[in-house]
Amino acid sequence: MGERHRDLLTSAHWGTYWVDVENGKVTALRDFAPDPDPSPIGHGIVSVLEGPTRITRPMVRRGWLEHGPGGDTHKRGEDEYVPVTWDQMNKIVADEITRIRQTFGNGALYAGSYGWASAGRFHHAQGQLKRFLNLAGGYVRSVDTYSHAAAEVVTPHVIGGFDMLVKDTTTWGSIIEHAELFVAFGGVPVKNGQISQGGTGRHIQRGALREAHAAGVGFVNVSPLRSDLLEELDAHWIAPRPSTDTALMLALCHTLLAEGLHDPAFLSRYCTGFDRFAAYLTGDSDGTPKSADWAAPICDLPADTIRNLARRMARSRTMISVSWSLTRQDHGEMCYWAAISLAAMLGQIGQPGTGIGFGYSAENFIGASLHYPRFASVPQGRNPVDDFIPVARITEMLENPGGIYDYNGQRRTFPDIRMIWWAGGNPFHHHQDLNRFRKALAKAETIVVNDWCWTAMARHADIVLPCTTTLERADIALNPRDPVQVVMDPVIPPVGEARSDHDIFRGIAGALGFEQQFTEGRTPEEWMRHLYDVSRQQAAEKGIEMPGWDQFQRDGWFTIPGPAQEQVLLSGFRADPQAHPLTTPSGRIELFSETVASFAYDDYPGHAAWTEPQEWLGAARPGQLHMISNQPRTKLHSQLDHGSVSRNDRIAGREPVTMHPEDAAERGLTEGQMLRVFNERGAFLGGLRLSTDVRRGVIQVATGAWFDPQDGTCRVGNPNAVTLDRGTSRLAQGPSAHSCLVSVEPAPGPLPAPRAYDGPRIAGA
Ligand SMILES: Nc1nc2c(c(=O)[nH]1)N[C@H]1C(S)=C(S)[C@@H](COP(=O)(O)OP(=O)(O)OC[C@H]3O[C@@H](n4cnc5c(=O)[nH]c(N)nc54)[C@H](O)[C@@H]3O)O[C@H]1N2
Ligand SMILES: Nc1nc2c(c(=O)[nH]1)N[C@H]1C(S)=C(S)[C@@H](COP(=O)(O)OP(=O)(O)OC[C@H]3O[C@@H](n4cnc5c(=O)[nH]c(N)nc54)[C@H](O)[C@@H]3O)O[C@H]1N2
Ligand SMILES: [Mo]
Repeated sequence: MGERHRDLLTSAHWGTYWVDVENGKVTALRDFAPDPDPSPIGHGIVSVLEGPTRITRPMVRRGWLEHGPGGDTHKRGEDEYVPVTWDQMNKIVADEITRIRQTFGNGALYAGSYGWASAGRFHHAQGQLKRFLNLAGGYVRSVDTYSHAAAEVVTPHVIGGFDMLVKDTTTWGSIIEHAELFVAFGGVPVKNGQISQGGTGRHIQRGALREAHAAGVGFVNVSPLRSDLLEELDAHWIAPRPSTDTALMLALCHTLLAEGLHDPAFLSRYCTGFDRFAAYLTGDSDGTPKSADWAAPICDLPADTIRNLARRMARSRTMISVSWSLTRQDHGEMCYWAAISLAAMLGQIGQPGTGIGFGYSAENFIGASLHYPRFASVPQGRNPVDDFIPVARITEMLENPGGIYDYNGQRRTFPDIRMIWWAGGNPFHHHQDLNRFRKALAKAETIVVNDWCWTAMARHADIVLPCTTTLERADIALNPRDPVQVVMDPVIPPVGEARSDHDIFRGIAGALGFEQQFTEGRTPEEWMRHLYDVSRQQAAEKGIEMPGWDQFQRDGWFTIPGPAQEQVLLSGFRADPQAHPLTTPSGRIELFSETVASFAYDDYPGHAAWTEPQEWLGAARPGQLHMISNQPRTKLHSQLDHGSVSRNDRIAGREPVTMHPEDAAERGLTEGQMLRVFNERGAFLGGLRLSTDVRRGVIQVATGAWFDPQDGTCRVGNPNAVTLDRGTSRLAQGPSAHSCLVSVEPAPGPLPAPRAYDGPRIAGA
């Protein structure tokens, strides 16, 4: 690249950083000055590039090596690992793929490989894995996400595809200019705005909230946590019982209808099925009016609070913001359907600054003014296997091969999986009821994991393929969801024998005889240039100018300014519903869906409706609390949990458990005390943090602690040790992590030391 006259740069889902290097070691990451609100998360990586959590050599689990596939699977998580050379490893993996294909077929290989991996256009772990496996005969994939599966399945029936709803979201500028009231279900916690998938160089969420407040927008935070909205926004905090938002929204709808505050003109021009929904609201269809008085005891809110909120929403220019967390609960589909129905009754959809938005709470880019240029990715090819599972049904799939289940109107059969491959994700982070998952995993004969650090998933693998971090390879963070495009410099050499995922697959492809097809004869640098040039060409077609490759490398970054005009969700539809119909069957907002009704699910009558969750405070046994396991402030999921930023936020090495002081007093618990949080599924240890910012009856535990089980108890504090693994419903089969009851008691001492960050036993080490 020639001599560099600029500082080294890197990009991550949590931001852009300058990197300081001395003698081949990273000494610091520095905040990217042009970013108005940089995130501290990135600094956590410096301490863990090397050390016991780093995987430095290809390794095979001893039980698998000695007894073959399926050997000693009960030892996964505790077994010793045996280092091998890359040449040996390539042959081992190639032979195992061949065995699986010949014995069972590619339909026995599961490689959904869900997860966030790293920023970088070329070294995208899943993209590389899937390209490789498609050339090797294919794999069973997964559909939908852990983030918002319920929305992905329900919104196409009701208002249109979820991708469209996120990309076309009304921008902050429009809200600042036009909204009077911003009602945030699940808040807009700025901890989440640190993240933008694919990288960001401009954090705007906090600034946008402040500007809206300064412009006079009133905020309502509907959430079990007051801290889900910045204190300085002076929000009205309404804290219903968790997992009761659907009942609350139905009661808001009922109030609008009962008091004539709804918009019949909007409902008749832009919606179908309001009569059916209205009959449910009034109780004509089932005998129960969904009034504020009906919802009050369900939500544990005064009925007047509900009625007043409905009136305030009707008389204001109102934006309804729905957090993705509302989908990650029992019947999470219904929260979204109810929210859309509520927005439709207010009649403000498609007008500047008002209506409805999904995910302002979730990521930095949502609500940003962007062109969303179409950037090129590594082509994955065609998967010859067309089988899939809804992503969060993995445990059931392993427990129940051949089992029948429902999904979005289909009756499907679980495949019989023998081999599992993960690159760029951590199911021991993202999945629920991890003790059950761990047992189910023992059924797989072979588990392969690419990762750079010894997460619980890597420690349950039979075959461990050590990959580089982003700091050890060149890449480009071209991200359509951010204005800032960044060169990712290779700042240090690969640690140990680590290889990029691309090089790992290239090696195995060589052993299987299709290296040429995998690389198409390009080096990684040639691939990046190719992806960049295609992206630049496609951007130019949209009138977006990007510098040439050499200048990009020289400068290190550039900005693509957003469109001059603010974006308004569904403004085209509002202006002319005939010319711009929705992608629903009727082309309109379906408050009643014939399609969903035709599935004949007893809990899905074809419109938004309330069904009691399996676990919620309304069904709690004495002493039980509702646990919210939300996104962590100090990291992204489990990434960098082992790093300094995350571990400095622990209480005696355990994850903080936030509880209302009165709930603590009732249990005789005091600040800083070690706790055992448990239910019939498992337990974890945590440290008590008291706060009046959490609703009574609720505890909050961030996700992300590396799963560290000892007899079913996680020693560090991973909340998925106790969450419920149940599909949101037969419709979407999404994860329902947020609906979970637990008990809390003082942890019995002496406490076992955490082992999550020790790494496994390694032969010869
Ligand atoms: N209880 C509860 N559980 C939840 C949630 C919740 O709200 N509550 N939220 C859910 C949500 S929304 C999500 S999206 C999921 C997230 O779940 P995941 O996306 O699976 O979590 P991550 O920790 O981001 O996992 C990424 C993994 O990729 C590895 N990695 C990073 N870079 C590379 C690379 O270049 N190559 C390879 N091979 N590996 C790499 C990291 O080390 C890490 O192990 O969790 C879900 N789980
Ligand atoms: N720092 C950081 N930011 C992240 C992530 C991360 O790991 N770390 N993960 C990213 C990812 S993958 C995703 S999908 C998004 C997720 O974005 P969200 O889904 O918005 O994130 P959460 O923090 O899980 O939930 C937001 C808030 O919803 C509230 N909540 C939970 N249950 C209920 C309920 O029943 N009713 C109401 N009204 N409120 C409820 C919780 O108090 C929680 O703080 O975040 C992204 N941002
Ligand atoms: Mo997510």
